[in-house]
Amino acid sequence: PSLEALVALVKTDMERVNAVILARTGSDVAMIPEVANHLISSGGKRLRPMLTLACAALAGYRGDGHVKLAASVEFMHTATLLHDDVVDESDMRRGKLAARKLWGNEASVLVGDFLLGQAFKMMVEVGSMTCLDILSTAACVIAEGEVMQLAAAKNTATSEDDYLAVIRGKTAELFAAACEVGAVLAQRPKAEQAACRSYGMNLGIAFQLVDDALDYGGSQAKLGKNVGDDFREGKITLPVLLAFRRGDEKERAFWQRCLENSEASAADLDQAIGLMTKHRAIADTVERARHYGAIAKDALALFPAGPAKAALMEAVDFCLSRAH
Ligand code: 2DE
Ligand code: MG
Ligand code: MG
Ligand code: MG
Ligand code: MG
Repeated sequence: PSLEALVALVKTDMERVNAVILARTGSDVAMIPEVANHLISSGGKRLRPMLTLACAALAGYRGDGHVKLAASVEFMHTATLLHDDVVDESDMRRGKLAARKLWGNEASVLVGDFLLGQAFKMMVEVGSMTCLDILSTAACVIAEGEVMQLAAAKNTATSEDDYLAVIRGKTAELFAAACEVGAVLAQRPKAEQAACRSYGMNLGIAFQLVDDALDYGGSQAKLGKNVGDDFREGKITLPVLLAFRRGDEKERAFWQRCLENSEASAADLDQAIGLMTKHRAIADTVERARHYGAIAKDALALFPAGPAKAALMEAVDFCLSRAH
């Protein structure tokens, strides 16, 4: 599976989005375009803005607003990545040094703030109060997800429901909003707007489950970021929850030492991956991702077959295939 159909579907629109992105990273303050473009031109997939464009196409939208909304979505995403690498103390992003390693944490946070401001300016220019509501709500919910994650860090008593609430917020909410605004612009019936939102929400959950599986089961070369970041930070993700729950007393003591006391060495990471393999924790996390991917696909049932629907279906398979 690839994103080929999605890329082809939105090709002309995406060229316009890229032009808007380039123009809107501009500032007389030289460090702003420098830092922003380091990340924006580092080979991201542009998945979220493509979803906005594809849902607008699915809904038969005829105007221009989708271009600026898609650019807003990518700016929000870029802002979250700049902030995320500061919060997570990550060194690598998309195969390059994270912006914070080159310009520092302060610059990363502040350029993220600039992009967030630009995103909201573009939403205002589009003029849909409903879309402004959806995307500004998403900004709040993303932050809530991150704060919930912070509160749950190093706590092996975290439940699967707590974990799910975190990933719904920090990741799936932006996917949901990106898709919903496409249908809202087209002024489709509420059921179709809700279907696009549900597609994005479930795809986003699947996406983060795969991301969390890859943090243990992936390779640095393929990920473009370091494996084991979550472990070193004491993040309680589903692979950890499953291995912890399935482990014996000795294994649980190991997880508690590593995660609760942040005492994880490179050898500990190897042992963690070994325990996850033994208990099928990574495989079952990917299996859970497949479950949410199937729900995402089902959400589109009320739309007739066509190129937009086919591209969105394939996008689900692509996100799941990242796990292999
Ligand atoms: C990805 O999680 C989640 C990203 C959301 C980050 C949001 C922050 C709040 P990961 P990776 C920090 C900022 C909110 C704004 C600007 C509205 O697993 O593995 O850390 O790619 O992602 O590092
Ligand atoms: Mg991170
Ligand atoms: Mg993070
Ligand atoms: Mg991650
Ligand atoms: Mg991480």
